[in-house]
Amino acid sequence: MAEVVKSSSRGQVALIQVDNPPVNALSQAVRQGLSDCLERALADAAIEAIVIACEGRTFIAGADIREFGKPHQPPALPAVIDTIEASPKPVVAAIHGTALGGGLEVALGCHFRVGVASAKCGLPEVKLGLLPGAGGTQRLPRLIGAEKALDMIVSGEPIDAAQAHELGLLDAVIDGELVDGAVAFAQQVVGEGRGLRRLSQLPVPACDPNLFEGYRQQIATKKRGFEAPARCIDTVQAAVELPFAEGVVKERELFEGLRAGDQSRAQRHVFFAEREVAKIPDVPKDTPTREVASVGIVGAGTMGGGIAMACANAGLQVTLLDREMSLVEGRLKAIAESYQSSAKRGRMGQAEAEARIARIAGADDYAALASVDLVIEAVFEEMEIKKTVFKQLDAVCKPGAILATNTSTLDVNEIAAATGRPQDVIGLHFFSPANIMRLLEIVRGDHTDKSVIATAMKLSRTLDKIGVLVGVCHGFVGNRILYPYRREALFLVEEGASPQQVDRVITDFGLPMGPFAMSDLAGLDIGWRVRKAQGKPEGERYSGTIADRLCEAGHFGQKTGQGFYRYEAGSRVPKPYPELQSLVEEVSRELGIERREISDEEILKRCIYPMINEGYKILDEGIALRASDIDIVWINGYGFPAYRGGPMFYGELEGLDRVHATICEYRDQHGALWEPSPLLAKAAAEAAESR
Ligand code: 3H9
Repeated sequence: MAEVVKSSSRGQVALIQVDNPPVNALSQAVRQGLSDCLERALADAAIEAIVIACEGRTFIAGADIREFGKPHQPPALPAVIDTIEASPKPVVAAIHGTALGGGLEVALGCHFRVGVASAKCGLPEVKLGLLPGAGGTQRLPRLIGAEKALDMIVSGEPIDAAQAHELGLLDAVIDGELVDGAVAFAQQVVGEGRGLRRLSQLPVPACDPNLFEGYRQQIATKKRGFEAPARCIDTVQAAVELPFAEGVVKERELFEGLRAGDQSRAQRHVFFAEREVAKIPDVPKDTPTREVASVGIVGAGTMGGGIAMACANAGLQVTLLDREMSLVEGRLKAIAESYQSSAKRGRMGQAEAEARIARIAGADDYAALASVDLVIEAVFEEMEIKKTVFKQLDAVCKPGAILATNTSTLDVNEIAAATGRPQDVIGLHFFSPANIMRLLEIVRGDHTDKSVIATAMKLSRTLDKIGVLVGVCHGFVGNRILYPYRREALFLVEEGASPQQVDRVITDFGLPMGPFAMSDLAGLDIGWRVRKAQGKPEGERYSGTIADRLCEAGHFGQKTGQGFYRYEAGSRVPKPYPELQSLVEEVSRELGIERREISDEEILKRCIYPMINEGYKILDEGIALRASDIDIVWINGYGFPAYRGGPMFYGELEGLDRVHATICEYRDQHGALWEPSPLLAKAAAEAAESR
């Protein structure tokens, strides 16, 4: 096995180097290697100081997250760090890349820290549903004060070398070769006879006694539902209130509690799922991509405008096109105002705002798209209109240009067939507002070229989005799962629940909005139009009755001030109103449904379990590559709480055999809409066997 920690010497300085690609995570072998190398350096009388550095692209990026679900193997990281700190010979951490989590904790155990100007330091454990568990919550406040330590530990955001230096987290920023600089620093420490700085022995600088309460209030809404941020605050408070030895005991206890809990399991799943999503078996990493520097956008509506901003934010040149110049100009004005307001609020500099505005030009003639590298169509969601647009694009665009549709439901293959180049056509389904939402569903058609897929995946990263490759079906992954969720929410109201009860159960579960507040926000007229076009399904329960009645009365949700809720002028706060209750009761009577009390538990299962079932159908049909991709879609596109891991992971947490059994019961009560997916049945049998 390759040696993951190596030691050598530079004169009287021992150099210990971790070499565990890709990110030098602290696996058992690394912990053991560090411990052994330290022991040797301490025993060697010729050695006067020690430098800990890393090979490869980064300093230690933390504990090895893959080990967290497995039985622990010694040596434990806190023990290794205690040995470093206790060393009578000065130990210097030499940081490049990112010193994260357990990596920064190793550095905090050293007596001194130096780093290159591009280095970053952070404690991102909170993003994995954890807290720093190797002394970080106790040592960092002693070094930089409780307030700054709280900022770093509760947000999980890294700071750069300049900030770290200013705070005293880095003792020096090294110009030139890092290891040479660190060795010289260590020699200087020895030469000057500088005392060793053991952070555990320092007092925490005095801080505002109200600091912790203020912080707790801040996170109550910002981090609603997440357990780890509050525990992070508890540990930093412990650093202020308890001696170091007791503080680390508390830290360990809270860390272990989080590590063993469902939230951290879910967030660790999301960490790996986000990285997995980029891997497409038949489109390997080295697939050639096409250059995308300029983008044409057809359709200057809200969606087209948001996509234009997303592209301009990433430095791409944009041409925004619509039939009439007045429409384009109106949108360009709105975009300019949005950038100006961001500059005024300090979110970006004035020059940056102006540069982004200047990147977006307007046009009303397709000839303006003749030389662009990529076109994204964002016109009205109707097949005939889309086909007309694609015919025009086919006629004017240069060979090799990528032609993308932002359709959220329509058949990408049919759109592609309107052109003579289906290999260049792909779906790029943005989520509204497109300049903010992180998700991009990338829809692969039957003939889409692999280079087009690879380019779209790369584009998602350029736009700072997370691209998920999906196949063609009605609604792709995200909206297809939304349908049964909304359907059951509507049935529940017909059967006796109120929209506010359903919405409360769903927001308590962790979504930012319930299905009814969400429908009001999106506009009820869109679904109404689709239902009218499709007609009522035969032999199947129809879920649209209440929504149809509202629309027939001109109530389309927020935009008309009334829908499932009522909205006061200029307000987005949903208020229940008595007439809706009467309407709902009338519909139940007409449908012959006897209204009943419905428990919160039933509401949750009726809304979430059909999402899991639909997810398995999607997997079975090959529309998504893997279950975790579905989780990524719902977390990033619809606000499914990351601490539940996405709908598919939540199904596993619930126990797939139990989920399946409940779905079968609902099928017996409510009919074929609840027919379980055969793939779910198979997964359920496996889950039952392993129980
Ligand atoms: C911790 O430290 C707890 C301690 O307080 C207490 C312990 C007692 N472990 O992201 P990338 C893999 S908690 C295992 O694509 P980048 C990753 O899955 C930890 N694997 O690269 C991927 O694998 P693959 C606190 C890890 O350059 C590959 O490395 N630390 C780990 O875009 C490349 O990753 C963190 O939370 C890990 N810790 O970004 C830091 N990290 O190639 C988490 C990465 O098979 N890591 N992998 O898909 C990161 O934030 C980013 O990976 C980093 C590099 C910024 C380092």
